[in-house]
Order: sequence, then C-alpha cells, then structure tokens
Amino acid sequence: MIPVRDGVHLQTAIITPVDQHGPLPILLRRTPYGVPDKVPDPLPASIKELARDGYIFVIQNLRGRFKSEGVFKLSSAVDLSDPKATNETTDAYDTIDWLVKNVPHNNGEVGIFGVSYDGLTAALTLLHPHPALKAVSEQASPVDQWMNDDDHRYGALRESYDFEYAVMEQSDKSKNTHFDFDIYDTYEWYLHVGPLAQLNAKYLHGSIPYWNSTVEHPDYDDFWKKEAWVNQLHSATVPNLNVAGFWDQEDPWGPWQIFRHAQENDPQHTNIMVAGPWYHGEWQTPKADRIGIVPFGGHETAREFRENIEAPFFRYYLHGQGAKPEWQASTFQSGSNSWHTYAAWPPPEAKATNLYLHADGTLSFSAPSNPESKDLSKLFREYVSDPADPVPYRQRPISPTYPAGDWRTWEVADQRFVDHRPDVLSFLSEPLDHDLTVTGPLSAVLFASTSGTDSDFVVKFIDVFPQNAEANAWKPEDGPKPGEYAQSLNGYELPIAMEVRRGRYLTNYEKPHALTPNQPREWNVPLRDHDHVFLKGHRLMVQIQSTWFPLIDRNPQKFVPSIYQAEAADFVVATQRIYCSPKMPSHVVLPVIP
Ligand code: PG9
Repeated sequence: MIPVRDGVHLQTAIITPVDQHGPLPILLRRTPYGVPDKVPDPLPASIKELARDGYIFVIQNLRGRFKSEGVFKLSSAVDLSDPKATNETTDAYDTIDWLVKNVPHNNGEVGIFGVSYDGLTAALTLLHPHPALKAVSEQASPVDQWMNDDDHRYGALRESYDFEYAVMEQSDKSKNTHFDFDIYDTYEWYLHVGPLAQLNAKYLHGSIPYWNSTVEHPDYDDFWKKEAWVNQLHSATVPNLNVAGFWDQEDPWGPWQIFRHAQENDPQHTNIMVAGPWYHGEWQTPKADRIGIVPFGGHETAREFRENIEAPFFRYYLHGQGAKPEWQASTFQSGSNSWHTYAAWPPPEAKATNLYLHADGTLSFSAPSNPESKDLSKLFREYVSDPADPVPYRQRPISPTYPAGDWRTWEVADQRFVDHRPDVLSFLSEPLDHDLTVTGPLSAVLFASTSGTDSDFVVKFIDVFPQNAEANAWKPEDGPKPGEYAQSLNGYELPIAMEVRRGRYLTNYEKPHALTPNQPREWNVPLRDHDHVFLKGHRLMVQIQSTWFPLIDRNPQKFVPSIYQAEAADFVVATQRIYCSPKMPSHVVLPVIP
C-alpha cells in the first residue's frame, strides 16, 4: 500500500526476479483492472521478452479501484496549476518517488508502460515526469474522449462502448462488472431501450457517475476540454514509444496525437511511433499472425514488435545497452505484410491523391466530368435513413462489448453483410492494375445533404479482395463444413478506414447547429493514419451510410438541443444525398507513395 501526497494508499504488486541480483530498473504499470495476487506462472506473453532483460515489475491499482483507497473518477483531467490536486499524473509521480526510495536493489531508473487505460496512465506521466522516469511506452492511450477514441467520434456518442465501459468500471469498486443483457443480440436490446435517456430511466437510475457526466455534457464544453489532457503536451519530456493499432476498435487515434504533440519540440529525437495491423492491444498477444481471418504473411507481428522494438527501447533507456532507434516511425504495413521504418511521419514522398465517387456507383481517380447536367441522376445518389431500422455496425447477433467476444475484430469484418442494404451506398473501382501504397493520414470530403435538420454520415474505405484471392481450405468434393464458406478471403470487403461525422457539430463543436434541409454542404471526415498496400487485382470501395448501431447512438435526424434528451417522436426518416458532380465532387484523399 504505497502512500501518495494526500495520504491515500495505493495497492501495489511488486514482482522481483529471483535469478538476477544486481540493481535493476523498475517497470511500472498503473491499471484500473486489478493487480495480480501472485506471480503469474508462466509469465504473460506481453512481458516475456522484457523479463529476459531483467526488471522489477510493479503493477498498481489506480485510486479507488480494488484495494486502493480514494475515489476512482474515470478521469484524464490533470490540473498542474493546483498544488493540492491529485490526479493520475501526481499519483504516478508519488509512486515512482516511493519506489526508487524503498524497493530493494533498484537502480534508480524507472520506465512506465501499458495498453489503453494503462497506456493512458503511462502517457499522463509525460505532463510532469518524476526525474527517475527515464522511458515511457504509452500504447493505445486515449487523449480526448469527446473528439475520438473510446467514447465519441467528433461528438457522435459511442453508445454501446461508453455505456458498457462505465458500468464495468463504476458499478463495483472491487471488480470489473459486465452489464447483464436480457436479450442475446445487443443490437435488439439497444433498439428496444429507445432514446438514450431511457438507459438511466430504465436501468442505471443515475448510479454510474461517468455515464451521468456523458449525458449531461453532450457538447464540447469545459468538462470535455479538461479531459483532453494532450492539449497540455508540447514537447518530448521523456523518451516515449507510442504504439497504435490500425484496426484498434477503442483507441486508434490517441497515440498519433501524443506523438504529434510531443513532436512540437523534440530536439533529442526521443519521441517515436510504432503502428501495426492490430486490434486493441493485439501486440500483447503471443503471436498476432493474423487479425480475424486476415493473415500477416507468416509474420508473428506481436512477438516481432516486442523482440525488435519494445524490449530494445527499454533496454537502451533503462539498462543503457544497445542502440537508440534511428527512425521516427515504424509500421507493419498491411497488404504487403512487411515491416517498414520512416525517417519522418508522414513520409514526405506521399502525394495527396483524390479518389472520386461517381453517381453511377463507380470510384476512380478522375474527377466527375459531366457538365452540371439537368439530369439529377448524374449529380448525386440518395438513400433513405430510418433511425427505427439502423444499419448494424457488425453482423448480428452482436455480442456485448465485455467480455470481448467478437468485439475485438469487428473493424476487419467483411462488409458484404451490409453492402446491398438500401440505406448503404457502395462505390466500387475497377480492379487495380498495379499495387497502390497508401501511407499517412487519410480523409474524405463529402458533399452531402439531408432532408432533416441533423444527421450523421459514416464513411468506410474498403479493400475488396479478388473473387479468387485464395484456395479454399476444403476439398471441392467434400464442400465446406457449416460456417466454413464465410471463412474465406474470396471477395472479402476489408475496411481500411472508417469514421462518422455528426451534422450538428460541422460548424462548431461547442455549440451545435441545425442543418438546412436539402442544402448540400461539405463534410470533412478525417480517416486517421494508415499504412496499407492495395494489391494489384484488388478493387477499392467506399460505403456511405447514416447509422452505425449500436456503436454510435442514433441521430434523431431532427435537430434537438440535446440528443440525449430526445424523445421517441423526435426520431424521423430522412433522405440523404451524396453529390458526385464537377462542382460538388465527393472524394477520399489518399496519401499515395509513388
Ligand atoms: N479502452 C479502454 C479505456 C481506456 C481509457 C479510458 C476508458 C476506457 C481500455 O481498454 O482500457
């Protein structure tokens, strides 16, 4: 029980190697999920490579979780101007101070690392690092829960995630609680719940503080701005290995923001970025030789990352052995299935290239050239979006988020399951006649209108595999076993980048605005950083839709002051148009490597 500045004690497990006797560095992890009560045997894959170098591993429960005293606020807010305040930055500082003074045989050098919440607590040390802290590896840390990552996407609420996560961490101090769904398919359950206010009215009754804060603060107000801790970071304070997954279903964005903020002032080149084709934390699994059914060409990407990047990083900064990484970014590039290093990210040779949506449902690198014709069918495509029949974000039945089930890999799910719904528009290219390498940040520009006064647009950018991408596993004469036919990459529609924008926040995040019905306007949709090769023979696809449920809460499509107070009658059908004309050329912007 380690004391911190306000007298609170934090429950901490300290695991010291029995076969290494010299002074050793400390590797700290701070978590809300519980510390081990005995030494794990065998050691988890995630620390096997590190353990070979010799560390004193320290794992601590955050204040208010399990036996740690105090209150768990599920908060990233850090106020450095208040000397009496405690937060995850000060708790880490005080813990490190105690550890270097009290743990026998430590060498006075500390590292901190972890994934997701544990990554967040690692990252928060960057705001005011203890002098003994010599290396950080934040991995999948969120940075601004209104703008992106776990809880929202540019203000659009991640309904199922925010709700289920808040229940998990704030129902009971001494455990991780899984919400008890009484309908197997959570898509059906959330639809039955109805407007969002019903979640508190019917189930939580105001008992979960973080959920209450979420619904009390729909807009980007001071509450969320204080949570957005990364805006206080403007230099590389401690060497930091940022790690992100390209298919991270929770925190794909934060690590890139931390990397970019620290990059503002990094004269020693100690702020580096690693990204791979992973789901949330997949780099901690034994191998990661695939994600879902998509293989990585025989690479064990997780083991390779730990052996060749993570362990050498801590070895250099905490043991003083080996070489400093020379690169600024390293990725495992999907499609080509190969490791790459980049002297700068994004690579300067990447050329922004527009891929245009056409009204006949095709995609191409040539802009729409038809003169602004009177034939409306040549100017736009349209669909009807009905909040009563939302597009599922993955194949039903949809499992609860926790325990994780199919949640982990939904971002690589084959999008054929929705590409013929009348409320999903698909745009498809010809097969590529050469490999297309896309490295760096992607974005989309839609020219779109709605007949409503508020609305969402979801953009999905997809790699369509050829119909004969691979030989099927079964013998033609035997045929596939039940379920096996779908376990093939033939014709697979693999999402590479996906994002949602909510109309009410197009002009201003702090103050929502109604849209003007049927008036097309520009929607900018950031699609994050990627590194993928679309192979020769593959096609490119863009899908557009206006619901993504229950991942994103349903937009009523009628402007109301707060969607979280909307009533059933506010949810209306809307006609959505995507413009594909010379004056309004909807397109995706790709960073293409020549
Ligand atoms: N994505 C989880 C989380 C991190 C930080 C805040 C809230 C949730 C996690 O996996 O830990």
